[in-house]
Amino acid sequence: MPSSTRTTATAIAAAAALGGALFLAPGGAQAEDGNGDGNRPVDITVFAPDQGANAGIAGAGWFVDMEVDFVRTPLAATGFNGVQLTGPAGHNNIPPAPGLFGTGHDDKMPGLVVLTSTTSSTLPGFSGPGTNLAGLFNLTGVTNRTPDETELWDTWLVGAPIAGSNVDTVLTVAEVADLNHDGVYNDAPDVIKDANGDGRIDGHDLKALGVASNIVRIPFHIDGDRA
Ligand SMILES: [Ca+2]
Ligand SMILES: [Ca+2]
Ligand SMILES: [Ca+2]
Repeated sequence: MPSSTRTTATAIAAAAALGGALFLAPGGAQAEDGNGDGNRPVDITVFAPDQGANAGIAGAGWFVDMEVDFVRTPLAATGFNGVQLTGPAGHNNIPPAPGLFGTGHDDKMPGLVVLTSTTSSTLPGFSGPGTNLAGLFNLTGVTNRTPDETELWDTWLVGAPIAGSNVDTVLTVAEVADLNHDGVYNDAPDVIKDANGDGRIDGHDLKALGVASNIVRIPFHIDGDRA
């Protein structure tokens, strides 16, 4: 084969390989980014913590950061009722984006459940791994509104070792189904019960309660070292 033909053939082969890579990459990335399969009315993607991460400083200073996509659901039906920028003590429920701060369901995203498997049962307001931690989130807003989806973003900077320190834990997140059938995702309990009586609070108990979303489960470690 003349060298110019060989060069062309090599170039075409290289382009085909590159094209294949370009074609495959977005699908792979999507599967990695999304925690859900996209077949439910609500799809949750947790960005932090990463599975297997060693997060935080002496039990605090770690993040839970997520987006919650409501498929073909208007904003009002998501249960969302205002942006919030809130936190403990002097940050609680003040302008310009007031929101309540405390354990239990969140006032701004009242269908969301956030659990850790090691949540304190002794700190005030905490009743162990069934405690819904969604009410502790600091920053909530609307990141996409189209006919296809309403996307909410929700972020928590964990300010105290409420789930222990130097411990393996599991984060579990889900959107509770419209249990009272008022057309709004506003039915998350303050505390999740051990529905199947196996001594753990996890996705099985959320399924028994009723969920509208994928159930995100992220095992990770909470670092015990000081800064
Ligand atoms: Ca709140
Ligand atoms: Ca409802
Ligand atoms: Ca259980």
